[in-house]
Amino acid sequence: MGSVSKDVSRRGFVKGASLASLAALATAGTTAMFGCTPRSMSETGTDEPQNAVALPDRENLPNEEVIWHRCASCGSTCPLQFHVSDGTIQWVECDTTGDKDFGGIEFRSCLRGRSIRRWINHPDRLKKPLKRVEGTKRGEGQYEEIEWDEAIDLFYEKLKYTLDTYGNEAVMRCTSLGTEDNATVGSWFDRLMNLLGGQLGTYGTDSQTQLDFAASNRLFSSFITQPGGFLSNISWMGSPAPVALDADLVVLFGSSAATSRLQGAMSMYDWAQMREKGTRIVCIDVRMGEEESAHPDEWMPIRPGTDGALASAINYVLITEGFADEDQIRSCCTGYDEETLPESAKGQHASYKDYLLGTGYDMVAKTPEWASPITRIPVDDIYQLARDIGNAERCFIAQGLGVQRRANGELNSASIMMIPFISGHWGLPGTSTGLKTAPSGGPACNEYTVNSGVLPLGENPVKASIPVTKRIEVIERGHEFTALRDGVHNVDKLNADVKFVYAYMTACLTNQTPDVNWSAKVLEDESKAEFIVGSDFFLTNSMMYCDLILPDVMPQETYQLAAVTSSGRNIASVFGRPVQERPFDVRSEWDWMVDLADRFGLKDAFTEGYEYEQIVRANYDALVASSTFPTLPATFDEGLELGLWHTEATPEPSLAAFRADPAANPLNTPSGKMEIYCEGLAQAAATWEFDDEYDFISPIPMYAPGFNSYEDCTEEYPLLGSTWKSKIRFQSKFNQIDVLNQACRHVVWINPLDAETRGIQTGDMVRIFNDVGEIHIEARVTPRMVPGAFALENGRMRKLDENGVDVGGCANTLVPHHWAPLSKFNCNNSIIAQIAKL
Ligand SMILES: Nc1nc2c(c(=O)[nH]1)N[C@H]1C(S)=C(S)[C@@H](COP(=O)(O)OP(=O)(O)OC[C@H]3O[C@@H](n4cnc5c(=O)[nH]c(N)nc54)[C@H](O)[C@@H]3O)O[C@H]1N2
Ligand SMILES: Nc1nc2c(c(=O)[nH]1)N[C@H]1C(S)=C(S)[C@@H](COP(=O)(O)OP(=O)(O)OC[C@H]3O[C@@H](n4cnc5c(=O)[nH]c(N)nc54)[C@H](O)[C@@H]3O)O[C@H]1N2
Ligand code: SF4
Ligand SMILES: [Mo]
Repeated sequence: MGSVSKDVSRRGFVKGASLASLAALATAGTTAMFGCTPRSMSETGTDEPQNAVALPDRENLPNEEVIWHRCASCGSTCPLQFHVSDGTIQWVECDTTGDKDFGGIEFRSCLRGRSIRRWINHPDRLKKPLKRVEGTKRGEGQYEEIEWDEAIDLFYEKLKYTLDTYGNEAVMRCTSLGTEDNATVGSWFDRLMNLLGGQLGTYGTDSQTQLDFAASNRLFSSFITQPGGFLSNISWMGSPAPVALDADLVVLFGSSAATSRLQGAMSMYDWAQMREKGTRIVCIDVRMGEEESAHPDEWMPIRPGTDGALASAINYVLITEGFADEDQIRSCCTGYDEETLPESAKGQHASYKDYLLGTGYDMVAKTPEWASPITRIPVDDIYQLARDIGNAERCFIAQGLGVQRRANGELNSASIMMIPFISGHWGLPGTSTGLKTAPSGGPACNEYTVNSGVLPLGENPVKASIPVTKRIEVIERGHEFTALRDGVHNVDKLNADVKFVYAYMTACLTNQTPDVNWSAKVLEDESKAEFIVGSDFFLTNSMMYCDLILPDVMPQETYQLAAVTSSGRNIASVFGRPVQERPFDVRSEWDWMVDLADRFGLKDAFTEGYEYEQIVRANYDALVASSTFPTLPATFDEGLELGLWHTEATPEPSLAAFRADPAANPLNTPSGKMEIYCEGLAQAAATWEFDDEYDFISPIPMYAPGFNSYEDCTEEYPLLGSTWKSKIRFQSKFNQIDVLNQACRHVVWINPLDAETRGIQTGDMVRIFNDVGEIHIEARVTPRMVPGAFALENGRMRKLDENGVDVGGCANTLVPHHWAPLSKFNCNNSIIAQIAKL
């Protein structure tokens, strides 16, 4: 790691420590402060301080305080109680204040939240600003520590140069969700850039934008006919999971709540309650995940990327066997049949029913016999599932985000959305919309808000906005970007390549974004992005492509009100104050942006005289003044006394009002109805430009294989690869925690049939390779993976060996950079590769 020393002063921790605890540390070694050795962890399996000498009695820690804060590691945002003594976190407890009965609510955290002390006080945490060593290449990871003044000078000099030389459109904050934490998504950089004339805008997230586009165009608005953009977060407009307690059948497509919604009050718990009740659950997935692992009869294996074919066949059976109430469909939907098509599409056999029955489009009936060889689901099973949906009194149909994270994701996701509308299972108790289950979360604020509060980030004077996934491509060929080819919003074309990147809170330079080898190549070229500033807590692989790295404070070292997520039965937030002093020389983004604003002569305009802590309190006051929750504490300080705040909620089925009276409660689409046939999409299909014949847009939901489908498998690359979320990481966060890595090994799942022909056994090291990259990884041979395919967890940190092979095992080393046709979003699950024993 070049010239970075790991031994710099840990004054942040040590300063507050008493002599007694220092003495204890001297005997114990520093592991007590920063976590523990893997061995001691495996012995105890807890998050207790590990050394016997330093281990304080949990009941009697010297000067112990319990400070509420939260885990900022996934959308669940669990409240945590930090037991702090002498300025150091000693141990961490989850919510213990809730109802312990089955069916009660307690926001219990997962193994990551319970390991958070090891993350916050990890010895590898960045300690001072880092500057790339002169003469070394980006990606080599050679850095020297510098003082903050020098760091801000450099930041200022390069930003000023870029603005003067290339203009504001050449500057971009490279964003990603970073931390899906409901309180800190945003950046003070935006406020400063807005004062400086703006920067290139970005839209969407790497999570769900394919589904957002699929749903917002049909169900809630239309980005083409109603300018102003697609609606983000439409994906979540399913019913909350507890609504499914009124269902007799639950059908889930690519949803792995037992991995991705682990917290005690999230949907995984609702599914457990349904099982207790005897509700039948069907999980359609390419692998048997944790959700259904104890209930193997619930798993319906499907060939990756073919959900659109299954959904079409289900809808075919529903219609042809009389399960579809056509009058009801006509009253709420356009484009179902000839009668309900918009004028522009009449007389062309362009309806959804034409597609399904084989009287339009490809003229093929979408029978189970048609879908079976595509999906590899037996014909009888498709008939049975369709009839079960048709016969169910109440059927709850939902999808996770795995289906849409592939090349034909928009079409597959939209096809799934049609099942509730054709079967009539929507807008009623026990039903959903085929979208993701809606979570609920309480109010949130911290030192900044996006467009309210005392210091809003403001309006971006640069109107041009690109899909956030094109963050690397815009460095390479931004000047060629157009609205019709690249999804540029608000203007017809861009004028410049991006030359200055501010990579704050992201692993999307070279880890979480598709085709990381290509990304690295673009980023290595200093004639393209001339200066890259990054900020993180660790020297991640993405940070190694930055010229300057700024060490940030952890969320737990700040004041904030964070929204705790639940599956809809209550609404909660947690008040947090710093659980410990800021360690080393880390500073907050506010601190360094104030200094940067000062260099531009804009300090007063930027701060308007506010100090950090005042802003949080003022934002809280503004929030209370506009809040509809009467029980919220009156002041932030009262909130800090309370810690965890929550109130009950009643989960309602999505679209209930529209279902009850579609004329009185129209949707926000041009027709006011659910647009199965979307004129905006027909217009896009006719005018947008594509380089690849696979990429096309359809006005109705349909199955199309898309780029890198099973049809593209060859002898050279015969296997379909896909990814899922890891229990031990949030995306690439927590890679640094050894005990978690031991708890859940990084392995590739491969079916025994595919393993046998390759001589692979569980525990063998294998290489997975294709034209864009190669990774080395351990194999797990398991019938929980469909044959002809493999899957691995996403988020493992990329790490190259001397041959350029990713021995870290980052899934995105294998994903080409090919974007979804409509949204232009990430297709991380569209992998074709070969596996061989090493
Ligand atoms: N193959 C594959 N790729 C995927 C996915 C997949 O399923 N498969 N999933 C996609 C999805 S859903 C998403 S959301 C993206 C996630 O992509 P990212 O949001 O880029 O992923 P993270 O790994 O969470 O990276 C966040 C980085 O920000 C740092 N960070 C967190 N909080 C802070 C903070 O307060 N300040 C600073 N300075 N740094 C902070 C963390 O340490 C971490 O290194 O990945 C996408 N990529
Ligand atoms: N533990 C943990 N929890 C997390 C995260 C994390 O990193 N770790 N990340 C958070 C974030 S940012 C997000 S966006 C959410 C996402 O949460 P989820 O929507 O649950 O996302 P994924 O795990 O990407 O995909 C869900 C399932 O889709 C399956 N799948 C993949 N391809 C297909 C397909 O073609 N058809 C079908 N039917 N299934 C398929 C996968 O095998 C997986 O089981 O999770 C959040 N929660
Ligand atoms: S469920 Fe999410 S927020 Fe809760 S402890 Fe786990 S990682 Fe943290
Ligand atoms: Mo995500």
